[in-house]
Amino acid sequence: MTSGPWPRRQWLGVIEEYRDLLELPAGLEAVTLREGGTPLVHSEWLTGLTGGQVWLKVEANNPTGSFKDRGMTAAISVARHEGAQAVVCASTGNTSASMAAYAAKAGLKPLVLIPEGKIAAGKMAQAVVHGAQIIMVRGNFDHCLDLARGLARDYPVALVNSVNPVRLQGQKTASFEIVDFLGDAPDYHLLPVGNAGNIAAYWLGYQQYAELGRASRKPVMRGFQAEGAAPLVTGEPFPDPETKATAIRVGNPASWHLAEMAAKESEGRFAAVSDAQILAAQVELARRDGVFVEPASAAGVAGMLAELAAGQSYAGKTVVITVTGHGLKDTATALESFGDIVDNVVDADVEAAAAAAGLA
Ligand code: AN7
Repeated sequence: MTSGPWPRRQWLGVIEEYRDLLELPAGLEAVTLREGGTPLVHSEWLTGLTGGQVWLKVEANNPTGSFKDRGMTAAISVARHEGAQAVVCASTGNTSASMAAYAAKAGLKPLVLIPEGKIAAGKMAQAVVHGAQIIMVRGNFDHCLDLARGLARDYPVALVNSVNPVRLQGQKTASFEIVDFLGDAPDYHLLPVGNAGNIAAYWLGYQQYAELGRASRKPVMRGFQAEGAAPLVTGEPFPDPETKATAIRVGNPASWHLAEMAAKESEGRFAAVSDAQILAAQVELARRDGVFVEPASAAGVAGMLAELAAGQSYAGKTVVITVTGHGLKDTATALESFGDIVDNVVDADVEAAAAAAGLA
């Protein structure tokens, strides 16, 4: 039995939910898969470790399994509004998965540029099944982004990477949702950083809510990169970025300047975590909080654990950690550290299963 009004109100997607706060063309018709409205999950584990209140913004719960859908609804809506027939992006995987889905919904032709050999299988499957044309580039993500920019400059195809400022308009809604839920901005916001669009967008959103009086404060922003792809930490581009967290394998982030501004203005910073720390955090988060994220998405949690080990404190503070994408995107990397997946093989017999499970 249901109670209350029927039909219940469905979440409308980030454009309709926040339209008056987004800089988008007047009268824009939204191409939406009802992205956003993602859960803020309380982490008893990290709350216990820190003595603060730690929340996970679980962006896996977006239609294509990553935070990219927030910006993509905006970018694809505007591309269609402006009469584009085709859209292009460079991607480490999630942007292309998202673009392909939204392009399909909008009836646009999606063209994906990916770096050689390093895209997680789940993300490739998404792009392929949604009908994208996949062009693999002999080079890394940064080369792909240069190419995408060149194609959009010289040919009739719209660029939907986060260098397109419309993307950030959609992505900043994650900050709005956090403040709407918590009642104010958190003290700290931690997240993984690759091409740096997301940290820039979060900061935009927090600033806007503070200016509107919807939040009384702005959080300290802390961004975490993989050691092998940590240009914002070292201050120098990485010509050959390398990490198992392929989503953040970016050597020269497009939103470098905006990300540095976010860290500086919020009195935050960037730090690097090793692949081993990232993969350990991924497994611990899955086992303690029940949240399965892809490797890159665990960088914020890995960063917090590294900080705690180094004696830093979040006691008494409210902390949000964005986990950016779903664990099912990249099961191969997730399973690498495990030996046999199957622990026992038994006949279809209760006694045998009980004995194998140690119950008997
Ligand atoms: C799971 O898909 O850049 O710092 O091309 O997929 O905003 O780049 C993905 C990035 C974090 C980093 N976590 O965000 C792409 C792409 C996941 C990601 C990031 C990405 P940005």
